[in-house]
Amino acid sequence: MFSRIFNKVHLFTISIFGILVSACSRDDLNVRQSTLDPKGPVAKMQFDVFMDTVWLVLVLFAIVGGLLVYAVIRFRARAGEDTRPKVEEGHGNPLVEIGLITASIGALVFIAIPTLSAIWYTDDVPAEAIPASKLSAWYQHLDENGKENYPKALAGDVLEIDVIGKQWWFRFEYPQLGLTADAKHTVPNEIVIPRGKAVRLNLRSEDVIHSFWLPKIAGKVDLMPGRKNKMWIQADQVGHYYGQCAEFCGDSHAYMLFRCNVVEPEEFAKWVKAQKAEAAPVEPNSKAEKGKALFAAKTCAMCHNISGHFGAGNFAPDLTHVASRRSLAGAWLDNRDRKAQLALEVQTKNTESTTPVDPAVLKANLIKWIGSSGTSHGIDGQPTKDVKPGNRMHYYKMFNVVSLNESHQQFTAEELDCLAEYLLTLK
Ligand code: HEC
Ligand SMILES: [Cu+2]
Repeated sequence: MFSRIFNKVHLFTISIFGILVSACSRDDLNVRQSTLDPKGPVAKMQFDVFMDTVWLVLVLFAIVGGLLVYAVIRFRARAGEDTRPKVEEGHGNPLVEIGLITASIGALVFIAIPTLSAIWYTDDVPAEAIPASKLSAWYQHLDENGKENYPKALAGDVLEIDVIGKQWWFRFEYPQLGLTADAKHTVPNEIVIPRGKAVRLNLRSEDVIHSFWLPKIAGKVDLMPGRKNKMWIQADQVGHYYGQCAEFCGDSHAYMLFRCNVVEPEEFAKWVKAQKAEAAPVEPNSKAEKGKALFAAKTCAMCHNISGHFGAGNFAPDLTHVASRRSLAGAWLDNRDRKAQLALEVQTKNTESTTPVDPAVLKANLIKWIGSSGTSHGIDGQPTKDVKPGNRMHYYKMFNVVSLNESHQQFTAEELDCLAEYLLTLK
């Protein structure tokens, strides 16, 4: 009876252990945020410190475990044996004690050396990662029309990006390149960086504490209100990377994700140019035109900036290029075709390979998001479920005052369709 229960317990433990170990597999394509698959020097450094510690701890485990097993077997009580201690209790063995203390100090030093050097290395862009020529060729790509003086702006050696945490999404600004809140060009949810270039991130928060974590590239560093933190990143392979907020920050923390597009430097220059373009005029008498009018009528324009159409602050994500991003709402909603994307990841054996935005999926996401988010009554007055619980979308949620009038935020299916059609034009 006892042994049967014992066996079941064993079987259970072993299978749980098996499941846990399988989660460590490096080949698992579902692991988009694996710290065990570093794709840049900072993540590699952090991975190396982790492995140094793992090996040391494994050796200690083997020694201590081995001694324990030896003692249990060698000194076990045999049947009929007198189990009282045979030797008088002593006061320890100085040689063993000093030996153990020395070994412990040795182990700590063994871990401290790589740990401290990693802390120094990851603190700020190391000199060797800064381009030899400050005005290296790739920056000059940006100065095509001769109007904007990028080289002067980039006298600070490396590309700097401001990362701002909000409940519950990330905003990115590129002060050297004119992508800032003042210039009405900010980048929500998806940070874009050139491959192989060191980038300094200046981290801050506009509300509570968040944390920037991009497992395959670097992390984590907190975004603190009233304090500036910094870190640096570099990615050595192009691709679409996955990150998330790593510090509990309220209701929707678990839905506060972000993406990082690592592109070739030439692509990066093109992207910067595209970000600075204003929204194109909408076609007259189209659904999009109706949607644009609704955008003003339904108070959307109060919170969202759309350069060229509506000017607003940065309480909410800038929507000027919303249709060009592969994700929505703190990257919680994915705008790609799910099946095609997973097939591509399997085929390329690379979770960073990516399919483009699928307009049909994007449209469905927009309707789902606008129609339900923060409203207690969505399409045709039917109660809906929040896509992101507690999110600050829609004005009565701005300060989380639910008692404010909600009835303004009811949409007919047609209104949602027009709003989505309008936003789809914002490439
Ligand atoms: C009170 C301010 C406010 C109003 C009004 C508002 N929004 Fe938002 N909106 C937000 C915030 C905040 C977010 C980010 C939510 C999140 O991800 O947690 C957001 C997110 C979005 C997104 C996703 C953007 C992205 O890139 O992730 C879209 C699209 C959007 N809103 C459209 C609209 C439309 C259309 C309306 C009008 C019907 C509207 N919003 C009204 C605050 C507002
Ligand atoms: Cu957060």
